[in-house]
Amino acid sequence: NRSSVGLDFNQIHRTAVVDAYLDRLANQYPNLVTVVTAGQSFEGRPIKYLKISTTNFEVSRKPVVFLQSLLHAREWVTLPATLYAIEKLVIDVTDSDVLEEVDWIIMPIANPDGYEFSHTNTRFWRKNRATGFMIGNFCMGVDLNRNFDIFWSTASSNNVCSDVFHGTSAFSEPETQAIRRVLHEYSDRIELYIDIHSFGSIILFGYGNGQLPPNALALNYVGVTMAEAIDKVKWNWKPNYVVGNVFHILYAASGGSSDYVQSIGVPLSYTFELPAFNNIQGQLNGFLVDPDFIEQAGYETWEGIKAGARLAADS
Ligand code: ING
Ligand code: ZN
Repeated sequence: NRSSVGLDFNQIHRTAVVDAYLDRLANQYPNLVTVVTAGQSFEGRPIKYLKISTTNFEVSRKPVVFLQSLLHAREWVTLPATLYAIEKLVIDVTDSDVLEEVDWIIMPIANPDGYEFSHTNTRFWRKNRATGFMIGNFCMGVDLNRNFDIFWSTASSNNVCSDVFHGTSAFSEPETQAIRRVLHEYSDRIELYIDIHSFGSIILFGYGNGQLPPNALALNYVGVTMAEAIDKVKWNWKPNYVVGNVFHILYAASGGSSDYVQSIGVPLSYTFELPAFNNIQGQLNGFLVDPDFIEQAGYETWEGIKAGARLAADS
């Protein structure tokens, strides 16, 4: 434990523990941290996020950096990476410039139902836990990263059993609706958005159909700057990040959160694929997290986020 409100970094915490931590931070640092419930998940869990600002967040005109994780349930290592960023901004402030110059929105558990289910039942669960479209008892859940209103349904699945099922319409899900509300409340100030996923050691920008945003050169430059900051970390094990367009370096995908954020006018919108922090570099095992790597995941990802935030603050 790092402080009275701190969390142990070397384990993956459950939703209730994280929610209580966010509440404690807001209580202990009322002039810096506000905790907000963006909405309720399908099963009724609160989707919480923090607003972090050295001034009054609502009247501040500072650029906003928005961090999000666990939109996909099984990508557990993304949670400690986000909690590490919170810790560095609020408790253990070693990089005060990014706290002074930027206001932060941080949503650590965007898909609490799926995340809990990946702990209690199915470790490699990806989607939320929506049921409205089930045929009998079969197949539940919508891929929240195919449910945003950007080229919706053009490169995803209409099969409810698929891991990339896009839902019955764009923004059909309470989780994506909650994120949309926060985005639109602050869209004119959000300069950098990072949706943190795993795995692959990749920094991705739009669009998932291969079309490049007008500022693709800037997106690539900032992406490479973040990747270099991460790769500079002198840890035993090197991630070697790759940077590029989702379609061109990964695969075709529609309805993605970072693509939607790009499309509403946020200049710098990314999906991070954190490395497979695991000694077994196999396909599905990339979602399993060796506890020995959790602190590295937090530390090195924070190096990338800081580099991006500094460029976002200058632009
Ligand atoms: N990767 C993302 C996915 O949802 C992605 C990649 C990024 C898709 C941006 C669409 C837009 O498939 C993981 N690991 O989930
Ligand atoms: Zn993902």
